[in-house]
Amino acid sequence: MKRKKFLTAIVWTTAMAAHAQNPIIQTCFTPDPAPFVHGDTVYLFTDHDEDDAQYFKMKDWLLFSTTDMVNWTFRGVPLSTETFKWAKQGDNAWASQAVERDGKWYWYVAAEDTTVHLHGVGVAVADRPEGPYRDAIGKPLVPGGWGYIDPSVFVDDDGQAYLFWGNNGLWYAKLGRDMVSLASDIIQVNIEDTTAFGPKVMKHDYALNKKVPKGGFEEAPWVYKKNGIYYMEYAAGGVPEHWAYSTAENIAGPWTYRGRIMDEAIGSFTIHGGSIEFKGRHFMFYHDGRLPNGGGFRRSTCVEEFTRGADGSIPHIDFTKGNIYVPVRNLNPFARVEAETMADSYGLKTDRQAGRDHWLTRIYNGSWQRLRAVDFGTGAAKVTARVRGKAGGTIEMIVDGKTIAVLDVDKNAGWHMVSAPVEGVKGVHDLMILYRGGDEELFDFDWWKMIPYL
Ligand code: FUB
Repeated sequence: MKRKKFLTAIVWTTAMAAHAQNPIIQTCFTPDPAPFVHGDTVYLFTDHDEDDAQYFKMKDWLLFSTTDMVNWTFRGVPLSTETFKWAKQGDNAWASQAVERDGKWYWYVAAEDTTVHLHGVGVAVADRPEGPYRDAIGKPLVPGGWGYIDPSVFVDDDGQAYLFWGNNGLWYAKLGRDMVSLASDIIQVNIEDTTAFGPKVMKHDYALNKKVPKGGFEEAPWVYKKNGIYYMEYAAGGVPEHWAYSTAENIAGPWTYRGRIMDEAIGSFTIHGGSIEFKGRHFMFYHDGRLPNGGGFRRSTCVEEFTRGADGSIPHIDFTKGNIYVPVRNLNPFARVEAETMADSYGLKTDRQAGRDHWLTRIYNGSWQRLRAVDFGTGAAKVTARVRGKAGGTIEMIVDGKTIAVLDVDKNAGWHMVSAPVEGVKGVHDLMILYRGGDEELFDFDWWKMIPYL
């Protein structure tokens, strides 16, 4: 037991040192993050770079959620190119953004319009954030055109909704009250205006193999309003891109360039994201290539907390390894915790399906996950978990280097509950869950819950 505890402590310390919180999702690649605040929850809609992508290899869109900004729950793959019959199948599922309005969820995506073989914007609708979604109109909302990617949806105070989009060009249109029709002509914004989108810089263009002036706005508009001012954050400066913003007093402009927010992303030539305000705090989302095996076509969502100036301005934000901001709230382990909830992890995958039921899979000896700020209160008597045995193994729960519970999962057992006593933990701690067993895949893991003393 002494040797086991020693090993546990080593694994814990190494894990803490080697893996920080950014990127925030480690089970798959999650480019083009589009967060949406809905009451006490932040929903994170992302694209999906395939694990073996050598170029853009994207076929579906993912959903995650959090209530504390540190522990993220996988909510499935609610949308794929299959939802849009007019779109190229199994490819070119590019950046998206979703909003809730009057109880319906509208998810705007860039997908390839097969009639012109260029990206256009589609819209899917659902009654819940996790779907099921259906193509709202059975055709592109914005038919394919050069640069017609990266939709950003924004609903103004007066109820008028707008859709912005664009790469190497910037366009917008009013949305109808139904959110699934255009209610105006498509208007092009002049991105050559350096007052609006910042100075040009000389950058090497790989296609032309020479330096050319690269402008302010590149792609990925992220439009919102705060204290009566319209904000547009966007990828800027050609590739590699940095993140910048402009403001306007009118949605139709003129826009005024306000500066660079983030430098070029680490390990990725694109940087796509957007900021939110949640519980009075400000968080900037973006993607980079930092995850192991990550890169320009295998990108992952990251988050930085920042403070706005009194005038609403956005400061320059440095990239961190994450794990530096205080969770918005503690996690309650006495209510069902989905196994696919974690702050960081190693060697784990989630299922890849739509719907409400999801689980952790591809669990091997040495895989682990960490949850932050778990509030054990006055202590737990036992822990119970829903699992499905494959080769079988153990789920070890560790707090501050000490094992507090070990759950055994039998070989080849269908979905069933297991439980184990919990030893000596009270108050708020990070929780590490370490998986042990033989060389084969151990089991699938659905959810767990602590049981209080009676
Ligand atoms: O993910 C595909 C494309 O890369 C997005 O649409 C752009 O914003 C860039 O991130």
